[in-house]
Amino acid sequence: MAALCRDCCIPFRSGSDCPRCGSTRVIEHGELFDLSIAHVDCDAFYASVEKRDRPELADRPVIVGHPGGRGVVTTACYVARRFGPRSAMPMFKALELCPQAVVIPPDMAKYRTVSQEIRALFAMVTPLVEPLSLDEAYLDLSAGVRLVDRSPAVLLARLQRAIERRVGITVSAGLSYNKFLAKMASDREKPRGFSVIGRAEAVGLLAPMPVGALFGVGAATAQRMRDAGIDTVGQLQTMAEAELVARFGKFGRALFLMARGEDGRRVIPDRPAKSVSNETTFARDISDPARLTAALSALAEKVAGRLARGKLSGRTVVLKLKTADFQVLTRNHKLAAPTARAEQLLRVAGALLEREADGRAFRLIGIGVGDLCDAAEADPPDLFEE
Ligand code: TTP
Ligand code: MG
Repeated sequence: MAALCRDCCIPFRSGSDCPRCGSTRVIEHGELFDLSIAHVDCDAFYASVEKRDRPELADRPVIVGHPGGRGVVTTACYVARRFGPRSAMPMFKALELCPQAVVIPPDMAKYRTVSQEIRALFAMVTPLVEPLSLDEAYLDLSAGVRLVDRSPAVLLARLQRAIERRVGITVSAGLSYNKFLAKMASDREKPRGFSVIGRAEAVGLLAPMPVGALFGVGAATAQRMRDAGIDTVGQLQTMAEAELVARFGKFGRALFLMARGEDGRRVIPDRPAKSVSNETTFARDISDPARLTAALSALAEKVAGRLARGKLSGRTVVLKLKTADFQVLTRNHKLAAPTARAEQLLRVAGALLEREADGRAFRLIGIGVGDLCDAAEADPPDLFEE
């Protein structure tokens, strides 16, 4: 069977140890050299960066987050996770579970720099890199795309090693034949994992999984499915495409394909959307500030939803108005920190609206967010809140 040493990154034909360096960190997989879509995700990203910079903390439980008050955990390192702390857990609770943890406030500028260093290494191997956030990306390592004439598995192992040596943190990698399964693979052996999902095993591997494991199936959809008696991906595999479409609409087709391990999405390099906005034209012109605010509120929800789907946040909030006589007004406000939250968007745009809604009638209202950045940078907890 095809095998690869993760330490010296050479391919060879099966065997439990590396014939060259004797390492036991060997991957064996029948399709190892036939798969070319990769997903890389940093292990306990913020915490790993902090540990890199303070090696004396290597074996200590480290939590990144604002200490005290109503702060939450942004990252718990793998040592801390053994005691229970997790991302998004209230800090007081995390410290109840792991009182010996070292708490470090986040340093987003530093994590952005590290992220850029990692992306620079990716760029040496392929131009088709699609970052999903600061700490994860898809890579297309197909022949004809990749910049180095080595098999994708070898390139991925080398990248993993290069990130460890040059950047100083560990990442987990997934290798498969599409994005959905590559991402699933990278999550299977964290931390410092290298996991492969081939065509031969995909259907069987997916079958026992809960429906929530499928891309795009959130808590609400999963509940709807369970209510309909569908708990596992295996059950979806037995259903006809027409039946899934009848039950779940357009998404039914995606479900049908994904349950079989199929995903046609391409790896699309960094698309820098410039702004995200939504607007609405009224059936009749509106001058009532309360009704304008209500319209704005619905639009803010939509914009926040789109930001969330794109894992984006933005720093500049834009209010757009069109008067009854077709004059377009735009008003901007730049925030101290990016946001992805509907309430925050509405609060800022609402304040801009207050100045304009002076009795004039408007035929259109819109809200937008510019200066887009990564969702991970959004809405840092207020340093001064108690
Ligand atoms: P993740 O990749 O979800 O988590 P992780 O890298 O900390 O851990 P692992 O991948 O090994 O499971 O998120 C990447 C970073 O994004 C994380 O280090 C901190 C930030 N983040 C938050 O700020 N809040 C959150 O709720 C989550 C999940 C992540
Ligand atoms: Mg991660």
